[in-house]
Amino acid sequence: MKKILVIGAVGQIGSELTMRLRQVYGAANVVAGYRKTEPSKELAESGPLERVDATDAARIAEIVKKYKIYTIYNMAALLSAVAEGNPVMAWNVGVGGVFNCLEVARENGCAVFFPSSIGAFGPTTPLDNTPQDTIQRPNTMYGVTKVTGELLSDYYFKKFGVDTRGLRYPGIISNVTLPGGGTTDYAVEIYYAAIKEKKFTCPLPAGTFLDMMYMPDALDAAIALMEADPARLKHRNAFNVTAMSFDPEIIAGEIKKHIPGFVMSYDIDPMKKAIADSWPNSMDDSCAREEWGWDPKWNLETMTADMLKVIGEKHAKGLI
Ligand code: AKB
Repeated sequence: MKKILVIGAVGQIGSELTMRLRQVYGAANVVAGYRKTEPSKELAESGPLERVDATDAARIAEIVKKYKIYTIYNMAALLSAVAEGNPVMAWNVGVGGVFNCLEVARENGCAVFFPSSIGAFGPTTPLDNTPQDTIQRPNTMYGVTKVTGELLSDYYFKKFGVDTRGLRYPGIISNVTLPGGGTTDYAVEIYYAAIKEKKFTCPLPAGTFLDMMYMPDALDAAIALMEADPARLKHRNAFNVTAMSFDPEIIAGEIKKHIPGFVMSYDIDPMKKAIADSWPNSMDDSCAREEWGWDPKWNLETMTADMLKVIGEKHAKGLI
């Protein structure tokens, strides 16, 4: 069985991706790489665990050789809002980390998965039905790192034949690990607030439409792309993928169907608003559908019912 290394395995996507990869490929074949935040008991006890900092190329190479790693999922990054406050670290992790993975992959014959984002677009990008191949002039440090990662991934494939593949993720909604410092985080926080307090203060204004996706689809997308027949891939890196697009009023309305007393008010975060305004309202993901069969299973209605059920159960048990 081909071995996998997940870097950033305690992050919002990384923590669930690692567990899913362990289910699919066998726990012993998936190494969870983490930097500082202690991993959950489940993550630590279900398979191999190593300290791996994306900015430390020698350590990545050491782990790749130790486990004979075949595929690296590089999930380490600072999210958009937090990256604005720490541009140096955002660059070092978001570009240095990608470069390190690609170099180690080139030397050791690995494949690399790179998660880009809707953040790779900017204010001059067409905001509705955003095409796969279009203008990318982001005005955030996060976006700059994501475009650079996309270009580096393309370069390493074309120049050195490294099997690089990647997705442009929208906001990812999940009920296991909280995101930290993203512009789309409100769409996760709203569910926790609805269960705990029946009210939520939204940092983005009504009318701010953004692409979103439920975590199970995000995990399926990464695995399906890495398993796809390379002969069908015309793009390889940075596939637009989306499952739904909504604004704060629409998600709040959906929550009210389950919790009629739920109330939402607004306290706009100007930085998050500016970032969200520069991102697509909705992306065209037809290339992903055509080239490797992308087909999301969850929509706003089914996701909301599941989020409220799972978070409600955790709350009832005193876990949150
Ligand atoms: C963020 O908001 O920074 C991320 C993203 C869309 O890439 N969730």
